[in-house]
Amino acid sequence: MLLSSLLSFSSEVRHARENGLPIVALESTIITHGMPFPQNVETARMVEQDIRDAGAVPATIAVMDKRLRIGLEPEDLDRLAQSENVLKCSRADLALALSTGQPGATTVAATMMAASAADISVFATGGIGGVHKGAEQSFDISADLVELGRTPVCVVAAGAKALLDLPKTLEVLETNGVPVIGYGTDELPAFWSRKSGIPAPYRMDSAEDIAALIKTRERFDNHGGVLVANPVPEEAEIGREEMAVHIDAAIRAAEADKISGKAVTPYVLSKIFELTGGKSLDTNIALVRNNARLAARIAAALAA
Ligand code: PSU
Ligand code: MN
Repeated sequence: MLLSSLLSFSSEVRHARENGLPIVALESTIITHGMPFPQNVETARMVEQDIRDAGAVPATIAVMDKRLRIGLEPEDLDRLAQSENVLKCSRADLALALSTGQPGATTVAATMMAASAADISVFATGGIGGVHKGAEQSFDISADLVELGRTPVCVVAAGAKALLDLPKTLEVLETNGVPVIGYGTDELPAFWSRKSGIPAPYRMDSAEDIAALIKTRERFDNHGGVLVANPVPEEAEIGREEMAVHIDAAIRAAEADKISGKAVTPYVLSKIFELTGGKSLDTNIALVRNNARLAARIAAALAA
């Protein structure tokens, strides 16, 4: 693939590739646009370590110095987390960051593109982008959903945030041919909450079963991704009723401040952080770490 000529690997990821070790991709928008400093770097480091502890190698993905980095050296991670002019890069933005040299943080969509170019088939994140509430007016549908339909990477997420329209998000995933698997649950998890009231299309209870599904899909031509929806650990969850109040308030604030386009998700996340007195961040950290551990087990099962 042509994108391969733009990739630069960290020493840890290069070693893993040479030795056939399981690798898990991680996105960087969550670091630059999803969490405040310094919790963003601390979390990124913890998540990388969770993946190592579970027997795989982490590859945090970002654009730096006109290169698509697959794995960041610790000093690069620090530099990215503290940069102020980082571009949030989805599919539409990746070439801009690569051609101008502006640092770029990759969303789920762009991280999938990079992972696929680097032959990494499993990727852990917090929550995917989706169909926003009111999309029938705004047409705000995340490019993550289209990418899941075209790029063969398994994305492990804690469902989609309840600030999205979850039934419409599932419909668009289905239209794009994406299998959605509830991990150990019959219900689609809703990011901060374990439950959404919406059934998960499929359920699987082991990393091995998920790896078998991925291997089968690899035999199809032009197959896309798989979405694994992994509920937040019980002790860290914020219940649906409590979250609904904060989400409504955050969406109203975004409308009042006339926030649109790619600024919507970061704005609403930081409002919710304020409204929950920081509790939403603890939940966010717990669910990303939980997804990283599951992704490492899926990657190990695929490598076995
Ligand atoms: N969910 C989070 N934090 C985030 C995101 C999602 O809890 O930072 C990011 C992811 O990178 C996701 C992106 O791919 O937001 C979706 O943005 P948009 O809706 O603009 O496509
Ligand atoms: Mn959007």
